[in-house]
Amino acid sequence: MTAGAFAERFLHYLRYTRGLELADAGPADHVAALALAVREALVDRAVASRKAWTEFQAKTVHYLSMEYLLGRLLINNLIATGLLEPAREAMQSLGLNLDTIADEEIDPGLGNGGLGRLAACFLDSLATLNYPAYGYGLRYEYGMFRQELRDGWQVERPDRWLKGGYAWEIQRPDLTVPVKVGGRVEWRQGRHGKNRPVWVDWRVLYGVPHDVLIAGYGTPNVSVLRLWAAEAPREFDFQIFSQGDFLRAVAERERTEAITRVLYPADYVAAGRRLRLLQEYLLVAASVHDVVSRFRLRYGEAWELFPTKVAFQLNDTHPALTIVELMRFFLDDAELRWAQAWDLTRASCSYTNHTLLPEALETWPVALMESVIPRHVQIIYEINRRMLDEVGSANPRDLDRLERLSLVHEDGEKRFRMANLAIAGSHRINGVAKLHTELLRTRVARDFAELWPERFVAITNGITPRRWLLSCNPRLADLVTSRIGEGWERDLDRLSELAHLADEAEFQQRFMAVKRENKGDLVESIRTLCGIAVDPGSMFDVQIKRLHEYKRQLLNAMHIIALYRRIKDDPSRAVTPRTFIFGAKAAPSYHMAKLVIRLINGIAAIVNSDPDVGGRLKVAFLPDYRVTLAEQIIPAADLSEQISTAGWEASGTGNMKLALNGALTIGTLDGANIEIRDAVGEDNIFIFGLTAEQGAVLTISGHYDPWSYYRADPELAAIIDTLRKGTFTPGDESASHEIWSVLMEHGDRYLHLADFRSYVEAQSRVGALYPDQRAWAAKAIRNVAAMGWFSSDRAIRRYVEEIWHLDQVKIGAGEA
Ligand code: 26W
Repeated sequence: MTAGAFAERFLHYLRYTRGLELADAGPADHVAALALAVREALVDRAVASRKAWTEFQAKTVHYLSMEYLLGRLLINNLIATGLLEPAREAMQSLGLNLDTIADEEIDPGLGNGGLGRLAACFLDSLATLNYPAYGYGLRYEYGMFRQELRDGWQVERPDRWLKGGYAWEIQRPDLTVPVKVGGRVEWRQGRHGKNRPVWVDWRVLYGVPHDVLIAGYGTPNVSVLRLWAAEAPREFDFQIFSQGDFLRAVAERERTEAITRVLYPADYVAAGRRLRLLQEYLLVAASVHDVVSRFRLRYGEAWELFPTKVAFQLNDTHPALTIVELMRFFLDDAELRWAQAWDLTRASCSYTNHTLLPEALETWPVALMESVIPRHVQIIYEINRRMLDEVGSANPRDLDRLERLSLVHEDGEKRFRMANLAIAGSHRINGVAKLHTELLRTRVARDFAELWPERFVAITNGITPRRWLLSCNPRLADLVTSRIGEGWERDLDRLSELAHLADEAEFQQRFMAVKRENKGDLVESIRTLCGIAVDPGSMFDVQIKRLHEYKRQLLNAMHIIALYRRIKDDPSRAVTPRTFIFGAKAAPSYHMAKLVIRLINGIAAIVNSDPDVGGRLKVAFLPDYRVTLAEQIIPAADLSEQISTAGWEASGTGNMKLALNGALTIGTLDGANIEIRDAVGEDNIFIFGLTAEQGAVLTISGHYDPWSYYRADPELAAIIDTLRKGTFTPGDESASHEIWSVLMEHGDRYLHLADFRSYVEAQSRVGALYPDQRAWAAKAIRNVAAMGWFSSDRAIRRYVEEIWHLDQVKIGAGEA
């Protein structure tokens, strides 16, 4: 397509969707018209994709996730469709600037963190690799809150991301599906004289699909992300209106439609609230209905084919009710017998675990579930009874084991254990890194792994190189292409061809020049966002991820305090200038996480303005961390902080994004860090701290005593003392004191003191290396060269081989 044709299309959409001529249009109009102009190409591709998938009767994967963090789509979609240059020229010819417009696009924050971003990377890879795929999720009206900082404290503001309309979504009212809730189960005589359970007195609500098309790169194949919005039924209104109870009718509608009003802004802690259960159930029931309807259109009632045509992937336990809803459908609607229903269900479902944190494992009170989905409760009990019968008859005496396997937690208020349900109803269960899968097998799901070892697989996470290099770091992407040619975007292993350039002086210089320019851009953003002036020549030391105690932003803060104290001790000592960059949202109810934000901002205020420091250390906490901000920070990072307590970070994916963009990692032997070390080699990464095994031994033995580290290490003791006194949170001393108390009076669950010395030593090695820019560049280049394996294309191929068994589909119409 020519720039001229693109410009015309753009003007067309300005005029006929916004009612505007160019002269009267504002930034929001520009974004919308541009999106619609590109969307045309996506729709053509989606139509062709659907046709091909149907024609080949291809097995399709359905990725079910409560969260998707798509990020902005304009530049990505322009790149994927080959329209970037025409669009750039077109905008220029109209006196506009593409990048300025692109900067106005909102970032749909329909997720919390890693799990949601992984889902988005996977849809990109599925499309790019020509697999037929649907993502299913919820269209929250309010996404992740906007984070502001006031006096160093996090303040949450609502994210009304839909207020100006969202040009990428296509509402599909024609595909609205009914979802039943409430009521009770009665036993009635069925057609064959047998007593059968009948779900009665339910009320209905509707799921209205909104599709977002996810373009494959260099192929016409498109993934469909279908997001459900809750809608109250119209019939219901008439009934109540006619009884004159107008107010009640409106209030009831309101309550129903509130189901998809807001994303739960907390991860690593299960909410246990009715609204959340309704959200999870809506996602599951609407999606299963949709998938089953499509199956029926193509294959009628040939249910025996179901697992050969349909795969459901459960993104953590949040959609685990899929298993129960499928059972309900096969038993009650398709009238299959239990054994067949169960075989079909298990053969089509599989479950990915994303965390081992006990407080993040979902359990639902049976009583609550009964009031929302009484028929499902019966089915879960029956699944449990049959499973325990089977296990118990083989092993009658091991009652403890039966208790651990049970889907029902019986002690106190009865609760369903969703992880047990997800495992029992899946033919494959996967962890998201090697270590994580091992810990899943041997700790959290040990009894299940002993029963069904062949069902557990390790599939290490990956990231899409299209967003996380090609589009977010065009300078580095161009440099890479200039040396190894195009094609790495779809075959990231080709980055290994850069390895031999690691010691080439000219390439090193170019590589560092790119990094320097990216840092220059970030310097500007930091000035605008935080009002802090930072030196682009300093080392950019970056920790960006959700704020959680196990991720140990606090350990990072303790290191900054160490460096600051050393300077105060001897202002003339030589230090490697560093800029510490943080981005992190705390769950609104996570008190300790909010205290850590306050502490980091307190350190920033003191360190940044101390004349003794003389600008050699700067601390910047960038507000409102989200995909868009990640895309600005990552290309500019020198050092990647991956310092979780070993055994707790399932995988991490920021670690991969930063290494791919040429940052060196300082990290523990946790999650995918271990595999990153194996890939880049020990000399090209800074590893420190206790292993998961050592940490577990220390914790479980009950011998861990933070005070023993305090007494043995005067520098550490002095830092801990500053926390007790509130040195770095003047005016809010108690905030810092509470942090101190969690470490020193409540056992330091995440082993900050145990790992402190080892961390500081590793940081000294980092600080010593950085001034040798050639040596640094060589290691950074080796990191980039070794990151090919961490492409989400590799991860998706593994899911296909190990779990889904899909065939690639060639799309007929539309240009590649
Ligand atoms: C029920 C509340 C809740 C919500 C979300 C609990 C837990 C979660 C997620 C499982 C948290 C999460 O995002 N986990 C992250 O998943 C990434 C993708 O696999 C991993 O890379 C991270 O290590 C893991 O913390």
